[in-house]
Amino acid sequence: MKTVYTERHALQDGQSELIDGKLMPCWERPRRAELVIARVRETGLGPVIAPREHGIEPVARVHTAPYLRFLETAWDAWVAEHGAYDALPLIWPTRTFRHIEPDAIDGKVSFFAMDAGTPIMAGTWQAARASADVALTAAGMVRNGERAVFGLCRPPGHHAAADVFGGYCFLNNAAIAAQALVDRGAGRVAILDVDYHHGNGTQAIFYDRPDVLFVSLHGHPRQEFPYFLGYEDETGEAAGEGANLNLPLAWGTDFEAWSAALETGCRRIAEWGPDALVVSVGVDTFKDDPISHFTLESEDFLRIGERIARLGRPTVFLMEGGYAIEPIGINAVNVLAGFEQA
Ligand code: Q9C
Ligand code: ZN
Repeated sequence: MKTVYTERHALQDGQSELIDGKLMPCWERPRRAELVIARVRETGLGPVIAPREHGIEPVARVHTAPYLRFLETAWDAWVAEHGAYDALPLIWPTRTFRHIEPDAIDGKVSFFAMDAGTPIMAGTWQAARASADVALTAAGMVRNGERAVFGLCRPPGHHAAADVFGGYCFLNNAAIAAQALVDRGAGRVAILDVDYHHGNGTQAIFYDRPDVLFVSLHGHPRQEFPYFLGYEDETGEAAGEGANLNLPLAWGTDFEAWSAALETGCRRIAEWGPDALVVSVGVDTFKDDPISHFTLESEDFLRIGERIARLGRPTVFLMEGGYAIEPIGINAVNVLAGFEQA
């Protein structure tokens, strides 16, 4: 399996995230991708290829123009106002407020943010664009006949909605890849999200769409971030009714229960009959993940890849979360190796 990768991910290297009431070092750090690419090379998974620049057009198929304008200009505006340290929001337009984009940069950051864990810094825009280019390049290769390609995206994407950043995500790489596949002639695309967290952004982007099926296994929103989406009664709306499947799982879920949910998700995908599959690969389901509460072991990730391979669809794997930093390479590449061995 070929891997698409660029070192430009390292341009996103935030200082701190708000977690448990404290500003702490960001879990989502460059070392994550460095360890994954090292493992790709060490195991001889396949050639490593640089992304092709795709321009803003395929990104603008998923994200709104005001949001992209904001992301591109946020750092300069923030520096002009406050100086050169990470931008984080400090208020949210919750119930009772109006949703009007303010002029002041502090207000803009708060308007577009969903959490205070996702700092905007000097390289954020470039890193997020590079990550989307990784996803688009991987999708293009699959559209051109590769059985499967690994897009080593960083920063991740699945929490980002059409005009929302957060959960360490700015541009929704999986959604951008799925939309590109549709735009290049795939009639139906399925997205399987195995990250520990619900892919709220991906769900929201395709919620009313009949051509993109979203299936997610994740920590139950009653217990887990992002808390406000990911329940099982969210089945899609309007023309998209029936094209969304959430499989929320309780804290402490082990691989036996998790893989039973994967089976349910895979059966839905098989029935759906997609022309292509996008997999949001998070490995924060791992037992030692510092911010998560499932108990998967490293070998279990091989089984995940094997099950996905049995779907027999052209497959774009895109990196999402995983914060047990040292074993992240083993865990992520095990998914791909399991797929290749099947
Ligand atoms: N107490 C991804 O895996 N903070 N994002 C959680 C836990 C946000 C994770 C705080 C976690 C976002 C792509
Ligand atoms: Zn996650």
